[in-house]
This record gives sequence, structure tokens and C-alpha cells, in this order.
Amino acid sequence: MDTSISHLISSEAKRQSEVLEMIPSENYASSDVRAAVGSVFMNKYAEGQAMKRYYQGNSVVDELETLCKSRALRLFGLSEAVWGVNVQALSGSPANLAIIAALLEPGEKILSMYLPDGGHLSHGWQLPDKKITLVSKIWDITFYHVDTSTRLFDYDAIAAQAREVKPKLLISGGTAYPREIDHKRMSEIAHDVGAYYLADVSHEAGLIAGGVNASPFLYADVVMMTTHKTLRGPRGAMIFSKKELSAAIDQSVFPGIQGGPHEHTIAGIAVALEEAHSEGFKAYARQVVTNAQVLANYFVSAGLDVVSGGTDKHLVLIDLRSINASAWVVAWALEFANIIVNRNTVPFDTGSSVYPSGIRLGTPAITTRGMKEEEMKKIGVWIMDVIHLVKDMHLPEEKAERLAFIAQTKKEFAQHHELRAIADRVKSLCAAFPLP
Ligand code: DSN
Repeated sequence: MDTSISHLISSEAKRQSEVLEMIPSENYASSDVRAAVGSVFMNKYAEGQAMKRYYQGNSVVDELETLCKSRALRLFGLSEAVWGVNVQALSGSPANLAIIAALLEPGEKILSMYLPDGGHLSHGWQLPDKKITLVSKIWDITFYHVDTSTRLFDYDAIAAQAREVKPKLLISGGTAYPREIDHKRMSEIAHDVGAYYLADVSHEAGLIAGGVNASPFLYADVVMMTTHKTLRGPRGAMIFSKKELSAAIDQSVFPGIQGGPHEHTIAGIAVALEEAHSEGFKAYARQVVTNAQVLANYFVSAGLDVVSGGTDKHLVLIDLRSINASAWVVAWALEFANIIVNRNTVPFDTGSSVYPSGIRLGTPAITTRGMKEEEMKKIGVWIMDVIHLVKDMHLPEEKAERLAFIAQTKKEFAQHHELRAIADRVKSLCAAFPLP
């Protein structure tokens, strides 16, 4: 055994068990999922699709991948006659790249959500003077925004923009939009201008599987989801596409952008799909949303600016500008209190991606531990206590001063009595809710 690595694995397991993991895109996969990912399937090359491989020795892998795909279709109630599914994309960003490359010629137009409003990098993020992502270097990207006052999708505005831009692809979904998306309306907007509609439901996949968020499958041409967020599987992705698009998407994944698929991950995805096909998972998905709503309501009542006033999902986005608090300071103070969230851009952010104005937090992982409304109330109070403790601390504007402040603040937080007291309470709560 490599003692250095086994020591690090133990340290990370201890860290995960002693903190409230509240980054909304994270979760705890079951031991069965982890066993499948650590299995002998990692030793096999399996380029191509089942029964059409380039290498010998794939009879068992073929069975595995076929089973995984049929479980994926079953979980979302899809007919094999209408939908195809690809389970080989390594994760969400390569999956989106493969979809776009399959559907569009280079230079064609994409209309997608503006990243700081809650979109995703892989939907073509670029700055006015700099192409940041490969997608933005190859295709012509225009972004839509949320409404300035409600911070919700303004479907009429998106429709008007689509008529003007005439994209070949309309993308919805992202990382920090706390409300349900009207997939019917988005597909109509796309189809009215002759575009495909891609619903990226990476964040809410488990909530859709559990029946608490609306399914996009009646409307979208392609649905992409990662498998490690609310779906609680290993890190990976699945691309569902209308049958007539599936061959092009399969070829775009391999050989278009990837080599051999990670069959050990596909084994883990197959296990997660079976776990999600259960009454227990439906109850989990309901509790994820209930827990997030308890937290959102508490933060609203405590005077915070919860973006959109609440949540329909697993995530809560808080704009800290209304209380003039620094998201960097709050996120780090929370970490020293054993509560892990991420600092995040908010709609119409005046900060930057490194120093944005909000924090994003979510309930998938703590709900997997079995925490419910009662625990959410305690957690909400602890988070507010931390915010009150540090809300008057601000990052200096000037770079050298800022770096000195960051180093000094982390040292202070490590010794901070009140933060340590909250961290102890968090650890006790976590001890009562062991990891799967
Ligand atoms: N990084 C993921 C998230 O946190 O939402 C999306 O890719």
C-alpha cells in the first residue's frame, strides 16, 4: 500500500465526515458505487459502442454498458425507440462539447445563459475581449440574461433575442439558477427559430429522476446531465438524444473528442441508476428540496438577499451585497466553522469570478447523511452567526494588501474562538449523521 496516498485518503475521509458539505454540486456516492468505480473495469479499453468495439475482449464490458444504458432510459421513463443515450462522456464539459460538435458546424450560432447569471462555462463562456472556452473559440456565442428585478428567466426576452440572433442551438441550465426552468417554453423558443434545444440538467438530474423537478424529456432534443451531483453517482455524464441525433452524438464523443471510455465509471453510473430507481431515492429528492427551502426561508427571514426569493431545487444563492459583506471572507469563515459552501457570482455581479458577490449553498450531500428540517434550522442559524461575525471584514482593493489580508485572515480564523465553537457544534451534528 502507498502509505502517503492512503494517509491522504484517510485525511479526506475524515474531513468529509466532519464538515457540512454544502456545495450544491457535491454529494456522497454509496459504497456500492465506489466499489464499482474501483473495480477491474478500469483495466479495459473499449473504444466504440457495445458490440461495435475496436479491441477484443469486450464481451463483459458490452453487457455492462448495455445494462447501464437501459437503466438510464428506464429511470427517466424513456422509450428506446425514441431516445438514445450515451454514457461514455467523461464529464459534463466534454459531453457538452461533443453535443455541440455533433449538431453544429464550426462558426454557427449558440444562444446560452450568461455565466455570472447562473449559466455554465461549457455553454461557451467568453469575455467581450477574450474567448475563454474552446466552445467560444469555435462557435459564435450570444448570451441571454435573467430579468434585472426578478432575477428569473424572462422567456419573452429570450424569445425576442432568439428571433434576432437566429441560433442553431439554444441551451438552458447551469450552475446557480435556483428555480425550475420551463422546458416547454424554451423548446418552443428554439424550435420557432429552427434551433435545437439542449437542456443541461446536470444540477437537477436527481430531482427530475425523483419526480420533484419537471422533466425536460417531453420537449428537449438533447438532455445532458452529469452523474455525480443530485443523481449521487460517480463523476461522469450521460447524453440523451432524440434517436435521429444519437449516432452523430456517439461519434462525436468517440472518436470525435475522446478515446477509450472509462468503463469503471460506467459501472458506477449503472449502480447509481439502480439506486435512484427506488422509492427511497424519491423520498431523498423530496427531502433535498424541502431542506433547501427551509434554509432559503430562514435566510430571507434573517434579512439576506436570497436570489429569486427562494428555491425550487437543491440550491440557495445569496447575494451578499445588500449587507455589504465579502463573499470571500464569508466562505472562508464558514470553512473554518466546518461548513463548506462556495463563493459564487450572482446576477448582475459587480465583482469578479475570483472575488464574486455571492455564496452558493446546497443540500444534496447533507440530505444524503439523513439530515432534515430540524437540522436545517440549526445550520441556518450557524451560517447567520458566522456571517454576523465577519460581515465587517473587507478585502482590500489593492493586490499586495489583499494578499497580505488573505494570509492574515486565514491565520486569525484558525484561532477564532467563536468560529471554533461553531465548528465543534458542526462536528457533533455530523457525528450523529455518518456518511454512507
Ligand atoms: N462545477 C460545477 C458546479 O459546481 O456547479 C459545474 O460544473
